[in-house]
Amino acid sequence: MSRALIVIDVQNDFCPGGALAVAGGDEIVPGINALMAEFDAVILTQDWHPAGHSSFASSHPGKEPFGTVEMPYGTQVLWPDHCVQGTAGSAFHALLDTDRADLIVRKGYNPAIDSYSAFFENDHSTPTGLEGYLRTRGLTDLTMVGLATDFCVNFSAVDAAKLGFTVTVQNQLCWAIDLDGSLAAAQEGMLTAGVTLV
Ligand code: VGL
Ligand code: ZN
Repeated sequence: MSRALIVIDVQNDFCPGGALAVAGGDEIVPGINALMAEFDAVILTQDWHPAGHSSFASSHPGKEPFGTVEMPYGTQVLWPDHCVQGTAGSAFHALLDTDRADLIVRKGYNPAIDSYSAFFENDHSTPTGLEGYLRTRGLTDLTMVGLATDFCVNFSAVDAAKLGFTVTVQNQLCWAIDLDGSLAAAQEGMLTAGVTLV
């Protein structure tokens, strides 16, 4: 059994002062850095949208952030512009120990499809390639931490469990956006999928 730590979207735009800030987002960085040494592999994900991305409310005239829109792949929450490729907001938090990463997975680069999960875009079928990387390295046991618990951590954990990986989410090293009960729904969904929450 080989174990990977998957650090989800610890980027400036999800930290206090960022475009889609999650309260406390920066508080988890020291704990995440400390955890890295316990794993066979460390993988970081980076939300990485082109300007004008279809998940941005600003791309849909008359729509406000945190509303929704129907996309060909289902209902999409609309976000403030965030994690635009190459901007300061898309950079990792300055204190995150990125030197420890074996792999950085970027996601959300397809202008027409959002990607919360580190494994599949929001159509639930277009792969990012992370599954192949983990399987070819024999990494079967995944621990996930980062931002945000109810969106990117949740979708990544559920997809990983469905793919047959053993998945643990360390709640104390995550923070949620919590839109209309989305955190409670995410926790129930993760448990149903067989994810261990600690
Ligand atoms: C995320 C909303 C939009 C996340 C990314 O990292 O949880 N949430 N893009
Ligand atoms: Zn995003």
